[in-house]
Amino acid sequence: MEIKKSKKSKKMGTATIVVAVVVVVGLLIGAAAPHAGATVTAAASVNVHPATQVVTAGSPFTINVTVENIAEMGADQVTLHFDPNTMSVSQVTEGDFLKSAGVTVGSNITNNSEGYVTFFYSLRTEGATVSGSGTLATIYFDTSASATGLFNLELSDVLVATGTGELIPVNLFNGSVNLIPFTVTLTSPETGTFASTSVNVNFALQPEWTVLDWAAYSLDGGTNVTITGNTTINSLSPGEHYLVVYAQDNNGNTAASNTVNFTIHPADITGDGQVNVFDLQQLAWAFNTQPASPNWNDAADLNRDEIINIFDLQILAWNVGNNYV
Ligand SMILES: [Ca+2]
Repeated sequence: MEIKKSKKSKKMGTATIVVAVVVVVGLLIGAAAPHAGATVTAAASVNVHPATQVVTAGSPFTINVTVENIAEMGADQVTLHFDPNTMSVSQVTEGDFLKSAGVTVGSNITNNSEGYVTFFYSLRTEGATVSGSGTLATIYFDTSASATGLFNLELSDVLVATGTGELIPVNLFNGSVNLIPFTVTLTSPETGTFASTSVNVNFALQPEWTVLDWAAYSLDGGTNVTITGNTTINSLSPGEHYLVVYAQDNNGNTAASNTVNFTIHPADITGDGQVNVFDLQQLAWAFNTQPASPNWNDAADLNRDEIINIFDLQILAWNVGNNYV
């Protein structure tokens, strides 16, 4: 409204119009200020990217130190602090942002005992600059397998210069890394007593995205049997057993599962310690069924092949008269 009026009023002086525009802009900024994210122009910043990530303890990870919304940058210097008891820097490489304007000179200083890395790069040609957003450096970390938790990656002593050697103010955005342990958990068999002479060996991995290089189970403390995933152990002897699964991920981290103790009472479908006609009845009622069937009886699948048929009947026949009590 005021601007339209001032356009119509040819008598209004230039100074008055400038003042009016300044007042209107001032009001707009004042009105916008309390609303987060409503900034008129984005401020220049130096950032740890990604701001946070989840990493298996013992595995390497990388972060980029990025710059955003920078105008006419000619050089940068950044120090990044980390927990030296948990992680160490293996390599620092310059990003492609500053280089995009020509040859750069610079290097980095890594101090893994005190837990910091400093890098510094400058365009070779005085007056050469880059503007916009990009990566200043990529930092490669190794981590300790025994350390887990959330660890800060903190920027300090950040200097960003123009092409003529003046300081450019920037906001700093730190990052963190969440180190979680590599674990293997046996989900089958569960602790208990089973009529089956086979058990399904099922295990779950954390983190879920873990890629295994190797896995094996050990039954009753015996030799490791290499497996490629969930499996079945057949022809178990009557009595008590225990089972552990070992695994190694593609970063060389190893883990042992919980130990599961279980007991095999072959063909004792009813669970009363005896193998007799009552077990035969259970098997007969579920005969020729599969798990989706309403008559399915999981305990009667004596060989764990998900069908109840003569092979289960055979196991029962071989064990009739057994008394496990
Ligand atoms: Ca079966």
